[in-house]
Amino acid sequence: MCIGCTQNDLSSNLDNPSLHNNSSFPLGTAVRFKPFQKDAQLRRLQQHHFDSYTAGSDMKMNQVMPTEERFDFSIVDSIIAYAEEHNQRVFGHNLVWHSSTPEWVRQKAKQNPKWLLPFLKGYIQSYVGRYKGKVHGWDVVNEGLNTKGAGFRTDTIWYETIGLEYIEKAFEYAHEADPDAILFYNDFNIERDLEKFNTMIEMVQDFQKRGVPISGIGFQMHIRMDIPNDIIAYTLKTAAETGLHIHLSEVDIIFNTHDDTRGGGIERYTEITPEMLVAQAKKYEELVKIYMTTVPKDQQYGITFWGFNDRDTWIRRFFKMRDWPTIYDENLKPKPAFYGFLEGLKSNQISSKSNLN
Ligand code: 9MR
Repeated sequence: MCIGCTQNDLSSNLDNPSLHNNSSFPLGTAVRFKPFQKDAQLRRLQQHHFDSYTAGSDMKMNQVMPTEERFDFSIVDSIIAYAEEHNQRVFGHNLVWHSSTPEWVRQKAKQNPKWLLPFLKGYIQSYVGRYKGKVHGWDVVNEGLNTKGAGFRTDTIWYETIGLEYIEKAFEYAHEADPDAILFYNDFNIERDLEKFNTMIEMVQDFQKRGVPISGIGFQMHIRMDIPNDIIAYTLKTAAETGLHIHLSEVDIIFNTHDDTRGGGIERYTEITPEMLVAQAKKYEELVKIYMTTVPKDQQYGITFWGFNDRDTWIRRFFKMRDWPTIYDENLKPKPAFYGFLEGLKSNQISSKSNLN
C-alpha cells in the first residue's frame, strides 16, 4: 500500500504493464527533481515504467555551478540516491551546452579567454570524477552543431574562445575522469536534417580516427508526425555503423510545428481527435521498431522520453502552443501512444528482459 497515495494514484499507476519490464534496453524519462519530489503519482509512474533517470535540467552547468566556481551538488546527490533506491541508471545531461552556460562563465571568458579551457577541464574532471561509477553515461557536448544545415554552432562562448577543439577536449577530460562512462555527443534534428547529420558523422569518424574517446551518439528525436520513417531509419542505421552506442535521448512526437525558437510554435491543430491519437500510437510503435531493427542490440543504449505526459511537456511551455507529444495525457492516463510504444517493444518479445507485467 502506498502511504499518501489516493485511490486514483493507485489505479492509474498499476493498471498498465510496466514499459521497462517489456524492453530489452533501458527506458528513461527526463525528470525535474523538485516538482517530482512533491508528486507521489508521478514518482510511482516513473518507478513503474522506467529504469533510467535523466535530469531535465538539474545536472546542467547553470544548475550545478550557478555562482562563480562553486559547485552545488545537493540536487545531483539526491538524484543519485533516488536512482540507487529504485535501481535505476543515472544518465548525465549534460556537461557542455551553449544554452545552459552560466552568464558568469561567459563574462569571465570574455575578460580572460585563456581562463576558459582550464576551467572546462577542472569543471568536467571534478564533476565526472565525483560521480565516477554512479553516472553511467554523459551527454558530454550537447547541440554543438548549427541549428540547421551543415557546420558547427559558432555563436557560443566555447567555440568563440577555444575554437572547435572544445568538443574533443570535453570528451578527453570526461574520459580521464571516468574511463568507464559512456560518452555521448547529443543533438536535435540529426534524424531528419541530412546536412546536419553528415557534419555529425564526419566529426564522429574523425574522432574515432584520432582516438578522441567518444562512445555514443544521442539522437534527441524531438520529432513530428510527418517526419518520414525511412529518413529516421537511414540516419540511425548510418550512425550505428560507427559502432557507437545509440541513445534516443529526448523522444517526443508533435502534431504541430515550430521554428526551433522560444515562443515559435505554429498551431495547425488546436484539438486532438481520436484519429490523431491512433496515428500517433502507430508512429510511436514504428519508432521503437526502427530503433530495434536498425541499431544492433549491443549498441542500444536506450530510449528516453523528454517527459512522458502531456501535462508537463516542455513543448507547450517552450513553444507556447498546444500539442500532445507524449504517451500519457494531462490526467496522467496512458494514451493510445503508450500502447503503441508497448506494442513496438513487444515485437522484440524473445529478447525482452522479462514479460512478467
Ligand atoms: O526541458 C528542459 C527545460 O525544462 C529547461 O528549462 C531547458 C533549459 O535548461 O532545457 C530543456 O531541455 C532541453 C535539453 O536540455 C536539450 N534539448 C532540448 C530540450 C528542450 O528544450
